[in-house]
Amino acid sequence: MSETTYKRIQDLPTEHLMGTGTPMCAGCGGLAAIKEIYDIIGEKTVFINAAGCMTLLANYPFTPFRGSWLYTAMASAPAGAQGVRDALDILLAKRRLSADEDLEAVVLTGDGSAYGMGLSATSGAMDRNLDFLYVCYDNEGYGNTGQQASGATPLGARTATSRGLNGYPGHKKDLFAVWAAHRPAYVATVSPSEPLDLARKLETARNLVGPRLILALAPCPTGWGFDPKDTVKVGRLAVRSGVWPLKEYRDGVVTHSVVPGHRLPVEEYLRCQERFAHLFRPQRNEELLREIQSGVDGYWEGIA
Ligand SMILES: Cc1ncc(C[n+]2csc(CCOP(=O)(O)OP(=O)(O)O)c2C)c(N)n1
Ligand code: SF4
Ligand SMILES: [Mg+2]
Repeated sequence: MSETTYKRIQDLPTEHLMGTGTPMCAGCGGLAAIKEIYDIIGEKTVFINAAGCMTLLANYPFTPFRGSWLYTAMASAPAGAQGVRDALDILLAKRRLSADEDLEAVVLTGDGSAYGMGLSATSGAMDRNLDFLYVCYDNEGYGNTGQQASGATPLGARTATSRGLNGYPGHKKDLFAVWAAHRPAYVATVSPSEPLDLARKLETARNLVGPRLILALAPCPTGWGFDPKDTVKVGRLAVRSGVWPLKEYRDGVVTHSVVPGHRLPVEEYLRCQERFAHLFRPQRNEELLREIQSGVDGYWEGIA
């Protein structure tokens, strides 16, 4: 994507990017992740989907989901999952549903809900040990409304609400750690660019009972500013530079499923995205580049 096209998208008034008339973007990494996940968990599911880009998948009366789908407000998807799980359990207890007909409650939200607006409902669901799978596609911003900053936005990224010279001044929240602190059944990070790793973690998650999170990196050509053909490349760079660690939590233990032997410089990941262009042009922002790199180095030194 050219710089001009990216600027044009960033400068669009919000209403141009909202609403059910908005098509999914070409090269959407979130959609790639959902497709890989759906291929594994299949149609014996009820998706409880909070407002966000993926809501646009279901455009009444059309939907690519072969199972059930329920739309909720941004803060409420785990509460919706509780209602769905309870209803299924009541039907099972009354023998109006056989064990074969049971369905999996799957919350599907973006980072805006998962890291922010829906976090309280998520925490409550974990406290109640709700049996549900949470799938979060993390495009590091409120993508559907024009990529405003969210709790998942990384340091230095330019967003619709962080347009200054240094981009977003905050740090990406560690949602993996927030979940793990609740001692749920399972937490894993995945990337659609690493499908085998993703498939193994999904198989693990679907065979467990209790709260389970699959946190998928979702390279977003529109919000991050890269050519849609480069989605897989951007996803791989995130893993190989160490920016997006692939890991899982189970029984109180965190393990990394991929440890990049020779980590690529983070710059290689940042350079291919217009949201970080101001770190390189008109001149290099050495201080911020160093801070971003040392944050990643510190993470990996901490787990060595
Ligand atoms: C309480 C509330 N505030 C704002 C909105 C408008 N809104 C709809 S989708 C969206 C962005 C959601 O971001 P995220 O969860 O990251 O999903 P993405 O759009 O990135 O797929 C927003 C702000 C809303 N639906 N509800
Ligand atoms: S804005 Fe990003 S996450 Fe949303 S549909 Fe487009 S590419 Fe996908
Ligand atoms: Mg988002």
